[in-house]
Amino acid sequence: MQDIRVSFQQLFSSSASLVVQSPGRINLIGEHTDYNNGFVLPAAIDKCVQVAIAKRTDGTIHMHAIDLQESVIVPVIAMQPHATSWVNYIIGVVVQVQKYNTSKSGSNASHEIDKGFDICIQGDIPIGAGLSSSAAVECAVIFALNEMYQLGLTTMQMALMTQQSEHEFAGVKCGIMDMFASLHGKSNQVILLDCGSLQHSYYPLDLKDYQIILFDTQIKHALASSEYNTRRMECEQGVGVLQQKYPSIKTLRDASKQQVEQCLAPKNNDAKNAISDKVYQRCKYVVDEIERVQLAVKDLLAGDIKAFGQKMYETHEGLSKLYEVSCRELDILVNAVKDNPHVLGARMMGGGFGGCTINIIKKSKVQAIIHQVAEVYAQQTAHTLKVHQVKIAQGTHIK
Ligand code: GAF
Repeated sequence: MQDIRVSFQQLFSSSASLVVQSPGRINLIGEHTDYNNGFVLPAAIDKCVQVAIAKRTDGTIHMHAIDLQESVIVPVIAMQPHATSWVNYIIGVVVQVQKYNTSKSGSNASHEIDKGFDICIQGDIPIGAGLSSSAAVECAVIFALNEMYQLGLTTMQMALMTQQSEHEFAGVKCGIMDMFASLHGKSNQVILLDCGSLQHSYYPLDLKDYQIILFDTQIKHALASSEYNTRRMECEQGVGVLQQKYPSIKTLRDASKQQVEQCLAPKNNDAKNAISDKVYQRCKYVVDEIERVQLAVKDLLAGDIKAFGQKMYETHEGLSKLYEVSCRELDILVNAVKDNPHVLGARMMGGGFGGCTINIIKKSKVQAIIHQVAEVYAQQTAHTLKVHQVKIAQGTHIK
């Protein structure tokens, strides 16, 4: 990446007052559990977004995306979702800050953010690869605004506000995982996050002779965000039925496997509820996965990476067959390594319908396995495999 302070100076003929760097994330296990108040096990990575920022005084935001060589200017008041997607990751966050300011001191109070700012962004997180490049932009922006305007937000508040921004400006009803991981990551540590209570703990990731490799399908199917929101609705539908019998169930986190069978399995599901078999399958996957993450963490702590990896394969099976968020390309990549004794685990990662698989591969076999998987992928699809080797890195910080 270029020196972003130099780019800022060239673009805006003034100095940036602040540069913030925010990472992408991987997730070892716990997929589509965050918006069901379950557990996830993500980590921030050494691929990131940087923003450089400085105040203006004329009530406009001047934005420039260095990698895309695109500039957009908008007035800072009454902002609505923009036709250009990267712009929404900036202005959506500004709107959340404006709401926060209003909630603290009323709508008539004047706030410095309403005078506008200059901002440029760049990054090396592959877009659409399921590594949360959009969350990284949102987190970098809120961190920079918090610092520049001395808002006094905690990183937890920032995570919740960026999640809300994604809901309102990107139209994806995402959970908290991506923003949380980007803001709270620590070098060489994975985060076990309870998405219900937001309590979290860090664990060192010791994979011994193994390492994480990401295989990138290089595709992102267009239905990714609409299907994501549908999955969330299906889970809520399932909770609605469970609640009729067990009113204390507020999310799938509160439901047991037995309760899911009893209330949602097709054979037990009476006409009154008329939920589809799909709703049962979705809920079954989520409840299984929430339990699986907790067992997988025990495996990690016991140093049993083999058992951990096995659970990653089980997650993929569930995501592919029950939750139906995988796709042909992702399944090909997992199948290509499944019987390889040097690959302990593999699964699709993130929202699905494209992006990457995450694999735990024996270090001494990495090159050979990359070669073999690339060949299979080229033979069976019209796409070229891309490989990312990532390290677990620090969360959002000032550069
Ligand atoms: C996407 C979402 F943004 C996350 O909140 C999470 O639900 C993930 O998909 C699936 O686990 O990355």
